[in-house]
Amino acid sequence: MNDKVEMPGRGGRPWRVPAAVLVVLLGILVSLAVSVAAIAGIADGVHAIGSRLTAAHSGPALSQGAVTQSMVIQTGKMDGHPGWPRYTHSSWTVHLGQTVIIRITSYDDGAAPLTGVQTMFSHVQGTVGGFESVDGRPVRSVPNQDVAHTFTVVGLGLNLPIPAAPTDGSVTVVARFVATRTGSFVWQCYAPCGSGSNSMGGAMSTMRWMEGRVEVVG
Ligand SMILES: [Cu+2]
Repeated sequence: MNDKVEMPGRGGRPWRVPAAVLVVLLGILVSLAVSVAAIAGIADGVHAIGSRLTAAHSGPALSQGAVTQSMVIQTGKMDGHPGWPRYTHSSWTVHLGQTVIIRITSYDDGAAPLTGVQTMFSHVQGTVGGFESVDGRPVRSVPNQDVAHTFTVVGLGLNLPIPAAPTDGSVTVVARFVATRTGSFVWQCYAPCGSGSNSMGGAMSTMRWMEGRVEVVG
């Protein structure tokens, strides 16, 4: 009879003890997990603060680093001038000696081949490495019959030919350049992309459509 009473007892005790131990262990595990998460959170926080400090500390150095100037050549019905192409963000400022990444995305699918001595503007000039990338492909010139626009800063010896974009698409030209003179420099497009009999009217003869300024400060 005792055996029968003890059996469930023995069976019960080993069950109750592990259950209690499990509950305690579970509690410890949960609190450990919470602590680990908290420590990880603090570590993340410390890391974030460290990153911010590093970024803040390298602030002055960053101003000497590369900056990107992005322009877009839009076409279409703009300001009551259907079809006129126009550069956005046509005037900007950079620092002397600073590497500028010029990024021009054009939606203009119409070519405006250069003529006469101006065919020289189908060649890339004045960039780091002497090339520009056209949709990621490095080139030193654009076939003249494909030229749609140019981004030309005569005063800084910089010239970027912009090929015509695919119909219903865009083309992106990226180049790096470093300004070596301070001053206010006019840039303009040399491709005859305007209207009128000589294609130099319309956008080509209207302020801030196919020209702008690059200010280089010390
Ligand atoms: Cu143009």
